[in-house]
Amino acid sequence: SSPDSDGCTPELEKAGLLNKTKIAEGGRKLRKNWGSSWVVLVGNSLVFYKDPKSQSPSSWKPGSSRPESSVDLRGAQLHWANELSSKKNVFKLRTVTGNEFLLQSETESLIREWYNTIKNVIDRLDRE
Ligand code: I3P
Repeated sequence: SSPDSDGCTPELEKAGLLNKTKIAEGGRKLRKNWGSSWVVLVGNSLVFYKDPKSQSPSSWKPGSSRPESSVDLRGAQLHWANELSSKKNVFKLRTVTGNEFLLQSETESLIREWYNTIKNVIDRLDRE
C-alpha cells in the first residue's frame, strides 16, 4: 500500500531553493534581508527551512528538520513584483494576516514553476 493510504499526510507538491525576504509583518513594512531558503509547498502551506547548503536537497524529508517559518496560503495573494526589487524574477506573496514575502530565483523557468504551483493552491483554496 502507499505510505499515505489513510490520506492524512498532506501531499508534498514542490520543494527547492529560492531567495527570500520578508518585507512586511502584519501590514508593517520591514527592512529587506535577502537570504537563501529551502522552500517546501505541502498541503495548504509554504514552509521555509534554512538553506541546507552542504546537505543534498534530495535528502530532505518531512520532519527531518525544524521549519523556520510557514505561511498559510488560504486567502493569500500572489503577484509578480519586479518593480519591488532590483533583482529579476521576483514575486510577492501576501498572507491574509498582512505578512509579505518576496521570492526570487535567477532562473526564470524555476520561478515561473513556483508561481504557477502556488497560484494553483491559492485558487483551489479560494474555491473551497
Ligand atoms: C537594501 C539591500 C537590498 C535591496 C534594498 C536595499 O539595502 O541592498 O538587497 O533590495 O533595496 O535597501 P540594505 O542592505 O542597506 O538594507 P533588492 O535587492 O530587492 O533591490 P530597496 O530599498 O530598493 O528595496
